[in-house]
Amino acid sequence: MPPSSDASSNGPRPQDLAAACSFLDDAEEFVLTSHINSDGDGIGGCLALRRLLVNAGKKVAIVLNDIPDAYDFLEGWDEIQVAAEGATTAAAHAVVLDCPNLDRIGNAAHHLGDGSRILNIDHHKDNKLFGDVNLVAPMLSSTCEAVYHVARGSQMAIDEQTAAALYMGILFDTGGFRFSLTTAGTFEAAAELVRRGARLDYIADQLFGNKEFESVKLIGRSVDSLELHCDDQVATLLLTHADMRSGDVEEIVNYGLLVKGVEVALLLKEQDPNYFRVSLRSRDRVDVSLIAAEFGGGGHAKASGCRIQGTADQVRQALLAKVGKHLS
Ligand SMILES: [Mn+2]
Repeated sequence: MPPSSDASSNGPRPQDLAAACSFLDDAEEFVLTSHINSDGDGIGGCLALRRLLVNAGKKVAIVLNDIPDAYDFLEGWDEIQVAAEGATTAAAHAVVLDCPNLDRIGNAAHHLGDGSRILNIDHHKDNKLFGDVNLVAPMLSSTCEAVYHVARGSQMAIDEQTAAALYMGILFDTGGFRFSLTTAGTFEAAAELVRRGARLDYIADQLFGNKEFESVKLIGRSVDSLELHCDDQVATLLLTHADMRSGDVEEIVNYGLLVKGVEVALLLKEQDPNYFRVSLRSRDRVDVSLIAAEFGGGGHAKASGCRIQGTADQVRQALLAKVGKHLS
């Protein structure tokens, strides 16, 4: 599938793709980064792009604000560096992946300087186009799907490890090829990645299974907290500060949407005492990125996040007041 033909449907614009490919062709050293609490798409995109560039003879470092360990099965994971304050050299060329704005890279900002040229590869529709070159394609399932187009467009060889990282990111961001941004183009990319060696059963098991015992127990406690509001159209789940330190919390919000008739699921995660990270998910009717934006957050129509200060009750009430308006 040549990128140009796909670009006519839902791929990146050809001129953006060409500019991104030149950016990567024209320099020899890069720093790659993604957002705070980076996820499968951000990490997969960084690892895949690193491998593509290293195979092309370039020097690449991945620097992240924090490193989640759920992706340690991918090649290159152990070379990811934790961003540090007081980094001495600013990258001349940086690629920021899966990040709607530059604030979201956290401490990785210390590795950039005023003179850094930035390539911004993303699929968030609220992306601020902060790069010198922007490859932002909101119709794509994932940043990894965008990186796949870059690899094809620049004719960089996609080897088995690159294919695995890209496939993982696509699988992650589509929730296993279920979410609405999953298109025929997504399947075409995935098929090509499987052809190039991505082991889909192994990757799916690593991504969706393979949980720590405590993380599975935590699912039970969070489901215990499940409540329904707004004529049973909104489900809320709560993780206390103690819960947050005991396991992996990223997918727990989806248990709210399992309930028949629920349109919006909200997961309140008490990151610090009386300070919540909130995950918002929508089944169909509500664009939760608009609700997240009202609290200074953002994301996608069906999956967004924000941060709110207050007690659990205050945060829940503040959210329900906004969600109620979007439901009516
Ligand atoms: Mn993404």
